[in-house]
Amino acid sequence: MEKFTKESMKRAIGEKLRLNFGCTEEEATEANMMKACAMVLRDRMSTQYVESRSAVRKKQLRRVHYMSMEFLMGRSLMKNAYNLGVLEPMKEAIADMGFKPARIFDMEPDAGLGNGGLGRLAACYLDSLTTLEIPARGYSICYELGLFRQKIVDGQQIELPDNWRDQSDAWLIPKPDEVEEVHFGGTLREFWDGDHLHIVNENYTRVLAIPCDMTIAGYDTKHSNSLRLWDAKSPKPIDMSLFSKGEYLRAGEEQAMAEVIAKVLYPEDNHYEGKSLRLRQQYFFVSATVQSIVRKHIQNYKTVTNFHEKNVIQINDTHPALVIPELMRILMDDAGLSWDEAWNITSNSVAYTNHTVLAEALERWPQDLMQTLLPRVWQIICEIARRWQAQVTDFYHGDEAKVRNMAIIWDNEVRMANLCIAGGMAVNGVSALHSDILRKDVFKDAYGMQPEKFQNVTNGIDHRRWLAEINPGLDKLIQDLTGGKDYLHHPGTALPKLDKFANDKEILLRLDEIKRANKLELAKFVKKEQGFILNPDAIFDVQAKRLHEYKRQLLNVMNITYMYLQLRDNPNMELRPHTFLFGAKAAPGYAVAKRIIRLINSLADQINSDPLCKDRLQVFFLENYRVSMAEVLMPASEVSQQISTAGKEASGTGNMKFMMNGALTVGTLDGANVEMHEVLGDENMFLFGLKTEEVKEMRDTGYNPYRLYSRDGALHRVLDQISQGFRDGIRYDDIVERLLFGGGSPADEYMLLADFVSYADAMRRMADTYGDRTKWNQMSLHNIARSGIFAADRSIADYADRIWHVPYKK
Ligand code: 26Q
Repeated sequence: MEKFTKESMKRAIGEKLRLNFGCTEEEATEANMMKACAMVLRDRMSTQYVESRSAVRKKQLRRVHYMSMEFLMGRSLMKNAYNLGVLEPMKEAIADMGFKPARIFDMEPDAGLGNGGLGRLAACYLDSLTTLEIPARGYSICYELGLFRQKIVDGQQIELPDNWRDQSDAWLIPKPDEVEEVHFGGTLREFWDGDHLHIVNENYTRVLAIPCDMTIAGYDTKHSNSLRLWDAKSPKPIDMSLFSKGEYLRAGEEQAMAEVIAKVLYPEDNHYEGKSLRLRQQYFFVSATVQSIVRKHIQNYKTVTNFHEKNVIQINDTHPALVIPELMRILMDDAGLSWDEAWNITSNSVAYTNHTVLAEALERWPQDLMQTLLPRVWQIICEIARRWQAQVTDFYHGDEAKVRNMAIIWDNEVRMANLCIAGGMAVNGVSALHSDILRKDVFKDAYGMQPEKFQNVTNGIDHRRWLAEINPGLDKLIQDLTGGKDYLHHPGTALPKLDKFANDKEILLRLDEIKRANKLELAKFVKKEQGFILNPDAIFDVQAKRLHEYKRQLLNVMNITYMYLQLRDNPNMELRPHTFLFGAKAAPGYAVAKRIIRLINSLADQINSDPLCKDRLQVFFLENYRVSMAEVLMPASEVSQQISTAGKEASGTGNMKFMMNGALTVGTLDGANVEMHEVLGDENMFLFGLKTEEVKEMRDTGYNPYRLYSRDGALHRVLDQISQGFRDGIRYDDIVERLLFGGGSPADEYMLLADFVSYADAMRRMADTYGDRTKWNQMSLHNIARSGIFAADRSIADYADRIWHVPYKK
């Protein structure tokens, strides 16, 4: 295939405009232009994909199937152009045709098929899987509505539907020929045929699963993979003739069920709710996926007996855990294998990644729901549970506490994590600390029985998107200093070369200028989107992530309030200009999180309108934080707030994006911050707060936040201020009471008061350091230089080596 030049690109885009929109480039709208560009790239990627697939088939390579309820892909146009190496000719072609490239890229909506970290991780991993030339496919649901759009009205979050598909259809290729049928409900009938017991499910409700595939281009490779998104369709339109056969109701049921399944992504992050629709979504996508994998396997190998040698299924948290009983069902009921044969294949095919230790996020499904909705799957789960329990009882000599703890079915609930541990070949955490907590605490008993199953794979990010593509200034500097584009393939060895420029005045100045330019870009963006003027001379201090009590946005608010009170006491105090930025969506049903958003906005209103704060303090809430906003935010950030209670954040991945773009971290020793600290040392980040062990210790020995409040004057004033609220007259005593007394949950469950003094101190150290520009830029350079281990290529290489046992491009 010829590489695109500006001229050939113009011809290709022009042709798409004529054929698909019946217009010339003069007549085309910006939306037409965006879609035409997408179609040009899609054709190129389709051709590559067809070739990759036949190569994989010939070589009979083991394939990786990455199953996730979420893929937070963001935008694809610039990304695909970048990976295909045609970004420059495409920009030139767009400009030559009379459009502004940036405006065309801006027309594309985000594919927001995810909540946060877990979903974005899946998207980053698709990029690395493809770049490392691993035969792989992602699987999820083609939600009609992605994560809600957030509006802030009178300081409060309002949720609006996210209709992303109309503008993104260029990337989706429907494959109606590869439809699968998924069955719900009904009854079971058993009969013997010789010595073989058959179990058939009858009178079920059917839903059709139609694949919509998105092709994934790797960076600098011809290899391509795909993301398969299942759309739900009713098997038949309502047909009056069924009425006479008594099937009218069923036909109506099928249509209703189909329409609702792929309607909307659940907006809860790190929180489980036992909703029947969510379970239907999970089984729908699991069943369609397993059927499709098995079907393709049989096409290629004419047998299922070598399934586990040629396939590995990685599940992104427990959300696709039904893959275990479903694969068992298909191997036994459809392929005719015995239990033992099916179990051997299944338990050597599936690997499980855990992403959270929060108890409220662990999936436990009510038995009745499972039984009614999935009668055959339920039967199989019961048998898995029975055998597992026997094995546990035997190993632990009947220790009741351990048997209870490791049970798959208990108290009329199915515990999905235990199902995954029993049925999977590997269990991994997502940072060294988190994997340690899994082994020593959350899954301690299972680890005692099968230590070899437990692994760590520290998360990583797509550094081509999160550095090269979004921060061209920094990309250029890195290329100049490390010898070209090698770092795009080998960040772990190339980026450390930056370290030796730490005393080079000129380089530090360049780094400073790059950051300054990116801050101005962000200021322009915020002005355009929300009409607010950021002070580019201030420290850009950012906390952007989902709103959760454990992530402690409230601790940040407390410290800002503290700074403000000091300024009020002493208007002449020296205060480095400081701009605090928040970006956060709250789950619509998470009332406390929504209150905290409102508090941030009340505080922002107070500070931004007080003349005392002019040119010194700003607080601003960025509406509708999403992937495409993060792409403007990361390059412009100077301070990264990673301040979760130690032991609660499994890894964090935003922390890595900030670091790679040269921001300095103020953080606790939590998640991947621990590994950041290992490579950076105390001198290149601002650590504070209790460690995981200390948090536990303090909880166990009786933590009393009220005592801290009474004894510490600063804390007292800050909380009283928050309680009475700010100039908009809204009081926040509910939030303060929750900290001091709890109510339903323990008082100050996430120990903000215990860490407050230490945090305020770290923030002062940070601001002081900011005054020393040389020092700051040196630290920033070290952060970039040592961020290579957080590239997703490294994570995927770890999965390939330790869990999947598949080869990859080095
Ligand atoms: C489960 C059942 C029903 C409804 C919703 C859910 C659900 C949905 C999303 C439960 C959890 C999630 C998301 C979890 C998540 O994003 N975890 C984050 O994963 C990142 C990638 O590993 C880590 O970096 C973060 O630390 C972790 O919080």
